[in-house]
Amino acid sequence: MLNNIIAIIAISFITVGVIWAIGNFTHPSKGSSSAHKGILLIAQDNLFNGTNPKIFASVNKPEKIDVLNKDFVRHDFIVDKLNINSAYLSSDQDFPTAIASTKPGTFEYYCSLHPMTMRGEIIIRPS
Ligand SMILES: [Cu+2]
Repeated sequence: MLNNIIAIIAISFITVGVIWAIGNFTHPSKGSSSAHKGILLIAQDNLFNGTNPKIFASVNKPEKIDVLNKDFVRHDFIVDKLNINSAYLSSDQDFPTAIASTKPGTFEYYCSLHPMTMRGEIIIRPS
C-alpha cells in the first residue's frame, strides 16, 4: 500500500515534469528570442534613458522605438525633420513609433516641455 502511494507520487512528479518540459519546448521563453524588438527610450528625471543617447538607424530600414514616460510629469518626444510628435505623454504612457528615413543625416530629438535637458540626436547612416 505504502509502495503504491510512493509510486503514484513519483509518477505524478514525472508527469508534471514532462508537461513542464513540453511547455517550455513549445513556448520558449521570450528572453531567448532573437527577434528585433527595437529601442526603448524612457523619459525619466528629465532625461531620455539617463544620457539622451544617440539613436542609430539606417536609410530605408525603419527602427522601432517606444518612448515611455516614467516620470510623474508630462513629456513628449519630437523629431521635427522626421515628422514625429508623440504629443504629451502622461505618467506610464508610451508612444510606439519608428525612426525611418530615405536619406542619411542627423536629426535632433527633444522634449518640448524640457528642451534644455531632454535632447539628443538620431543618426541615419547610409545602408
Ligand atoms: Cu520632458
